Parts: sequence; structure tokens; C-alpha cells
Amino acid sequence: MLYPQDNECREVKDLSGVWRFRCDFDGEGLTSGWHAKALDPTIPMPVPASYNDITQDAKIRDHVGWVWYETSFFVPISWLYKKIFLHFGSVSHHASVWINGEKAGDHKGGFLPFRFEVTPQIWFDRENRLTVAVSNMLDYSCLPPGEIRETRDDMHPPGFKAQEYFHDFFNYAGIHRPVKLLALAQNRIESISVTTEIADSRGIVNYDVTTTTDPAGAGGQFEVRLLDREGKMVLSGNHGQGTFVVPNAVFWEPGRPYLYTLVVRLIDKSGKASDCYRQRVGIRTVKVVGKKFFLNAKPFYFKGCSRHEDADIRGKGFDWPTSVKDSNLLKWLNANSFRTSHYPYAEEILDLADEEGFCVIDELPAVGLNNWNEAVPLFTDGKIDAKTLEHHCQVLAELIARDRNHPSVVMWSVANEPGTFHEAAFPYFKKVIDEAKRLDPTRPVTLVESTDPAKTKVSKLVDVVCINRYYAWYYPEPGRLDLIETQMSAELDKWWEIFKKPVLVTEFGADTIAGMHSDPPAMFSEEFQTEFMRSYANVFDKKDYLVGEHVWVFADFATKQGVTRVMGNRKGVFTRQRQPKSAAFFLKERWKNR
Ligand code: BDP
Repeated sequence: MLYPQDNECREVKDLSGVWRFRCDFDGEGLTSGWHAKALDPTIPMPVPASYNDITQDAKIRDHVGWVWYETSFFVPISWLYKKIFLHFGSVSHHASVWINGEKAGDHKGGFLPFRFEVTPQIWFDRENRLTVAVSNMLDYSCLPPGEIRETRDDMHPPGFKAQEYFHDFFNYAGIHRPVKLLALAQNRIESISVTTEIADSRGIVNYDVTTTTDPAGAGGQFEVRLLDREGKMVLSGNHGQGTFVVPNAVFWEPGRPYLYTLVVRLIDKSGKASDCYRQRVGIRTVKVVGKKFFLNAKPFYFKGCSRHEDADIRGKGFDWPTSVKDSNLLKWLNANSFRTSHYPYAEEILDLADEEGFCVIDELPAVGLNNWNEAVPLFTDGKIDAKTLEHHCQVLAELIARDRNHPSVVMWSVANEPGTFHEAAFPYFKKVIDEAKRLDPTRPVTLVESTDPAKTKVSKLVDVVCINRYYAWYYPEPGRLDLIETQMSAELDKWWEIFKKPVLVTEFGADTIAGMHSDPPAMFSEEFQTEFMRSYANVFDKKDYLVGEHVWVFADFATKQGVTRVMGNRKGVFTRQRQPKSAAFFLKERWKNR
């Protein structure tokens, strides 16, 4: 799906702002048809944002079920002959949408965009009313999966229900990314796909454009132009599919994120453009061979962080200040990459990565497909089964369709820490990984492991072995910094010996309360986090099959309450307010020369 672009042929109206909100505490909104008339009573609610932290009401923060949003907008009369679409950047996790009381559509999946054509429902002579019902409920057909558990005992009131989920971040919900109204031409560009290759100093740009109607059929034609960064035309063509060979191309890479622009126009028979789209292109290649990950045929070492979309007040809601600040902080750290743990991030964040030159491991929301009791099967009917797999493949297809043109995206991650020790995990992930390779043969595919290398049934399927490790934190002896090097070294070697694939450490980290100090270092102090990182780094530097290190985690983040969490997960090298802990200075120095 093409990102909503405002240009000479396309108009975009951003509906972000303060909407009206009503929490459906009694679960009556859908049956009573709350969409049929103006919501009442309501409270103000910002969009985009998670709704959980906006009020002082714990019942709203912890609500399990539906909440309702409403806003009003006018449509300019100049859009009368346009196709009008309503585009959502993301809504977590289920959305039902009505315009003026009429159904526009439903969507499942909390981290990817969707849009509905609303041309027939739109009014031009009065204000339009947009109603969105949003549910945060997770079950085994969802990603991430969850379970609504009813507790029947004399310690709970009758009918007591709670949302269980198996991932370590707060189940924020709401309209998380911008909502936009798009006015598009009847004959328009539907998708653009670009792949690139390198042949000596030449850059090869393959493009493939799909349209609602073939412009040639109506006596028109395509106009495709490749512009350099200064806007000068490099090459041009008149077909929807083709290849440009760019002599002396400037390749995209961290440190030099050079972007070309592919301008696609549909020219009608009178010579006028009926539609137009500008697609940025970074010419680069990625390949995994032997012990190395190659970017533009040069070994690439990932330095950076696994992250979350998470901040005070807005929760998982997108906002530009946080996004740009985070990008600046990664630069400040001398990082060259990050992982979108544990779900696809806002497209705006990937745009920034393209511009600022970060390599991205783009992850599906497949987290919590685990159960650390190996005796209890999880990949089994009624839990992670065929319906989960179907949704997994659907979300994968949506992700690849959304992100395939970002040069920053260098690898797909199809899951984080699933229970890969289960026999049934093999056929499940074989299907997902095969599908990823079928949909995008140009990028390596990984899955992040936390299983023992001798037990996983799945890592033989991936291109790069990614592992999360917590020696000296969770296991085997918390606090024993002195054992990290021995333990980590022994395990890394096992991964290499068994799979003979490059290894990337996608998580290693220690909870650290900013301002807590201890010398000699003790758990939770800033000194401990720094020495923890230093010990891991000492091992990393000795392993020639290691292709990178991503710390867990970029910044402290909110998660569900529990006795191992002090107001959230505190493994950030930055606080939730984006101030550096001591470890950040250590990493900055280390990554300057790594
Ligand atoms: C890892 C998970 C991550 C958690 C982290 C932790 O991948 O989501 O937040 O543990 O416990 O295993 O901090």
C-alpha cells in the first residue's frame, strides 16, 4: 500500500487532532449501535495516541474490550469526481469504522496501515461523522497472541475476566498512527515495487508499477523518471515495468544514505498527468555469505539497539518529536542500525531511517508465541495453530507490501523468541519463512531465538541466527558479571558450530534505575549496566562469525505490572524521557571506532 502522499495529483487531509471518546465499560456499544448517532457522553481524546495514559482513570487504562472514537470533517467540493479513501496508519488491535452511520469496514492487526474507500458514504453538503470502534482484545488468532481468562473461585467476583498476554510490553491501544483522508484519481497508481542491484560502479534499478487501468488502453502512457538527490533527471522510460542502469551510481549506506527519486506519472491522451507518485530509491544490495552479512558487497556489522514505540503519555502513539529525537539519539550513540522489536513501526520512522542511514531489521508482531514450560505444547490446536499461521502469513504479506521499497530495511524478522523447541514450530515457521522468501527474494530472513542451540527446530531455516541473551541477569547466576565472558563465548560458538551461519545478538541487557550507583557494581546500578555491556562486548570482539550487537533496549518502556518490573522495563540505555544512563556513554565510545 502506497504511503499517503500529497502532490500535484493527490490530496491528503490529515484528521489528527482531538476526537471524542467513549469507553464501552459494559460492552454494549456494538449491540446498541453506537455508530448510528453522535457518541454521548464523550471525553476529549488525542489522535494519534494510545488512550491508556491520557486520563487519571485506571478503569480506562486497564479496560479490556471496545472503546469508541468519533470526529467530524468536511470534504471540499473539488473532490466530487475523486475516489475518496480513509487511511489509518494503525489501530491496535481491531477496528470497525463507520462514516455517517454507514459501515466502511473492519480491520484486524494493530501495527500496519489499512484503508477503505468511502466515496459512496461521503457527504459534500454537510459535515461528515466518522466513528471508529477499537478493541484491544487478543486471542490466539491474533499477533501478538493472548488469551482472555475467566477466573472462577471465591477470591474473585463472579465473571472475573482478565486479558493475559505473553509479551513484555504494555498492551497499549487506540488509534496509534495518523488518520488521513485521500482524494485519488479514478485511473491511478496502485503500487510501485523497486529492487536494486549493483554491477561495478553501476546501479541497477528495477521497477514495477501497477495501476487501476492500463494507461495505454485509453490512449495514454506511463512516464517514469529517475532523479538524483539534486532533482536532476538521470534516466527516463515509458513503461510500467523496466530497469534503469545508472552509471557511476551513488549507493545507499549508513554514513552516506543517498536517495534517488523515482517519479511515476500516468499521462492521459490529452497529455495531462492523471496521477503521480514519488518513490524514493536507495541503491544497495544485501547478501549473507559464510560468516558475513554484506551491504553493497562490504561486510556490515550491526551496531545499535532493539527498540520500542513507547513514550510518556502518548504510549505507542506516533509523534514526530519523539521519532526525530530517537533518531538523533541513535546517531549520537554512533549506532548504524536498529530492530523494530517486536512489531512493525510507523512508516514515518522507516522514512527517517532511509534518510538518516540506519539499517533496519523489520519485525512482525509475532512475539509471545512461547511458553517456557517445554512440556506444555503451545503449537497445538486451540493455541498457536492454523488460524494463527494464516494471520501470520497475512501480516507478513502486508508488511512486505508496505516496506519493500525502504533501502533501510535489510532483513525481515518473522518472530521474536517463539517456542522453537516444539516439533510443531518447524512446519509453522517453514511456511512463514518460505512465504517471506517468495514475496521478497532480495532480503535475508531471520527469527529471533532464545531457545538452546541444540534444541531449536527452526534456526536451520534462517539466513542469520539472531539470539537474545541475558547471562548475569536472568540466568544462570544473576549478578555474576565475572561469568559473562565464559558463558556467552561458549554459547555463541555452539550456534556457529551447529548452524554455520552468521550470528547477530539482538538483545543483551540489564535493568538499570537511572541514578542508582554502586561500586563495585551491583544489579540495577548504572555501573552494573556498563560493566555488563563491556563484558559482552569483550566476547563479541573475539568472534569472527558475529555480525552485530543490538542492546536491549534503546529506552525504558512501559510493560505490565509485576514484581520484576519497577514502573516498566528499565533495561534502556536511555530513560523513558530519553536521557542517557552511563552505559550509553560506554556504547557511544565503543561504536565510534567499531
Ligand atoms: C526478552 C524479550 C523482550 C523482553 C526482555 C526482558 O525479547 O521483549 O522485554 O526479554 O525481559 O527475552 O527485558
